Parts: sequence; C-alpha cells; structure tokens
Amino acid sequence: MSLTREQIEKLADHVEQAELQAHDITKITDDYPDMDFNDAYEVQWEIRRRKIARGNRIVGMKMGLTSRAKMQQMGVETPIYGFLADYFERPDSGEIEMKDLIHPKVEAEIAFVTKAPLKGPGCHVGTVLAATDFVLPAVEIIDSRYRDFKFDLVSVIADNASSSRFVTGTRARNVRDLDLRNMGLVMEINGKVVELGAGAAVLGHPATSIAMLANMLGERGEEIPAGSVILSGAITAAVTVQAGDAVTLRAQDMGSVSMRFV
Ligand code: 0L1
Ligand code: MG
Repeated sequence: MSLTREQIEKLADHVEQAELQAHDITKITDDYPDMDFNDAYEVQWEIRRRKIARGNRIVGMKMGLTSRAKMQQMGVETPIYGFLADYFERPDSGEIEMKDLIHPKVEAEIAFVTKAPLKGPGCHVGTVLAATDFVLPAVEIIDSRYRDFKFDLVSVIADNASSSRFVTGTRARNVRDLDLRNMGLVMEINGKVVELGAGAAVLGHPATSIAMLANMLGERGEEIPAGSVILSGAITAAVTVQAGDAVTLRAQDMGSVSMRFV
C-alpha cells in the first residue's frame, strides 16, 4: 500500500461525491500514480463504510470483469468486486432516472441469492450451489464516475467497480433445475435485440464467479452473508442507454426483467 489513511478518506469522499452528485471526474491514478490494488480496495471499503454510517444497507455484492475478453482488454488475470447498497436496487418494470446518473450502460447478468454464508478460502462451484437459495435474471446498470468511462484497474476498483443500479426479475428459480452454463440471455432495447449470450461467458459458469468473490473476501476476513444478492458478472457487452430507452432482458427458463430510463 502507498496511501495514508488520510489520503484514502480524501479519495473516498472525492469518488463518492461524484457518484452522489452524478458528475464525472478524472481517474484518480492521475494524481496518485503509485496507488495499488490494496489502496483501491481500501478506498472502496471506506465508501461502503460511509454509506452504512449514513443509514444505507449493503444488500449484496457484484463481480466485474468476469469475461475473458474484458479481462484481456484490461490486461488483468482476476475479476474485481464491488458492493450493492440498498438504493442501487430498482423494481422490475420500473423507471430509472437519468438525472441521478452520468453515462449509464446496461449489462445482462444472473443474480444469485444466498441462503447460507459463503466464506473463503476454499469456496468452489459446489459450495456456492449448496448455499444458493435461488437465482434471478438481472440487469446491472454500470455508471463509471470517470470521464468517458476511461480508467485503469486501480481507479475502477476504488469507484466500486462502476456499480450504480440493478434490477432483478421476480421469478425465483432453483439452481438444481437450471443449466446455468448453457442458459441463453437476450437483451433488447426498444424492442430490438442488441446483445445475447450464455451463462458460460462468466468464467465458464456463473457460480465460479461467486466462489471467486467468496475467496477474495476471505483474504480480508470477510464473508458473503446469507440473504445477499450477488451479480455474478456480465454475460453480454455493456450497452449505453439514453433517456426514453426501454430495456428488456429475456432469460431462458427464468422469465424476463425490464426497465425504462427516464
Ligand atoms: O460490472 C462490470 O463488469 C463492470 C466492471 C467495471 C468496468 C466497467 O465499468 O466497464
Ligand atoms: Mg456487471
């Protein structure tokens, strides 16, 4: 680590204010080029601590950069994680206000809801499936606070992995009844298919991503509590949305989820 506690608090305030006031900033490594991954996660955990102190609840976690293509693009070997606060969630078939966001993009994902805690090290697909209560189709709305979505890995970790909003479907399915690896998802904007993919796009199987999250959290002595919602990672590329866009995600055997940007 290269940052002092004071610098971590200053950066947490800077990045979180950009989120809360919906304005963009330049990537923080421009001013702190020696920052490392540990510094970046410290900033993220400090933002999380501030939200809890303000009365927000942490309802879950997300994994990002989970596709081989996106990892190669960023020149990294491991995905990254972020947290989901209660106010990030929007109801299915609801509206998402553009005024609260900077330049949102949508991603098709599978959300896991846990019924038992998951604590690494040593978590694997089997542990995850046994601890999963149900899965839901989900759309993650990412909204990097960095100008033009231009950042490096350290900057994006500090920015809570671009987390912003998410919407899940309401048809809860048991993982035992589904083939998550081969599950097809189709994303439409204004009735036009814009992206499609299968569960295997996420590290070969979306449950692998949840196991990796538990193992990464385990390194900090943290766990995924029971009752968490976890976005396992993008199955499709992220697509930019504008006010007026209606987004629908159809997931094989899992129903659909939709929202309108206003
Ligand atoms: O959820 C994601 O995969 C996004 C992670 C952060 C990178 C980005 O904003 O594209
Ligand atoms: Mg995502």
